[in-house]
Amino acid sequence: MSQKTYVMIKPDAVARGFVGRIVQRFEDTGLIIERLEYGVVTQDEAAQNYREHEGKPFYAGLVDYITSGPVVKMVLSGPEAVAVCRKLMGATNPRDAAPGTIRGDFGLSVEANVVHGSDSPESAEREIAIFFGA
Ligand code: D4T
Repeated sequence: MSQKTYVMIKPDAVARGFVGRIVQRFEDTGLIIERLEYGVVTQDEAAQNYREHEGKPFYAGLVDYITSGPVVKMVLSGPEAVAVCRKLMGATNPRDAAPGTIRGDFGLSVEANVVHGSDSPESAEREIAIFFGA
């Protein structure tokens, strides 16, 4: 069954010039890129996106980081899109991420971990609404 997911190339990866290579990897999965937009995440969007982490010690740093520079926002669709993208991205902490995954190959630290991807179809719907509107 076709599914949608929200993926974001984070500021560190845009600043280091990895956009083309990362978009290529998502395209290589066969998923369809339905939306793709370059822009800056607002404080409000960051707070909505990371509300599950509010109160955690890394929350303030997370919001500061995701709003620190331009990102690339995408909506991808296709069979099992959520799981396919999570697998391609690798573990949250790049040090634990397997070689061949995006975080395994490009990630520097858990704080600057290159990409974000929705963790469920429900999160995807919520995040697409936050970043692309209803
Ligand atoms: P995102 O949401 O960015 O796709 O990452 P994950 O789904 O893989 O991981 P997450 O929600 O647990 O973490 C969100 C975000 O917070 C950063 N983070 C996480 C951090 O800076 N320190 C930490 O200890 C953890 C757990 C990295 C990703």
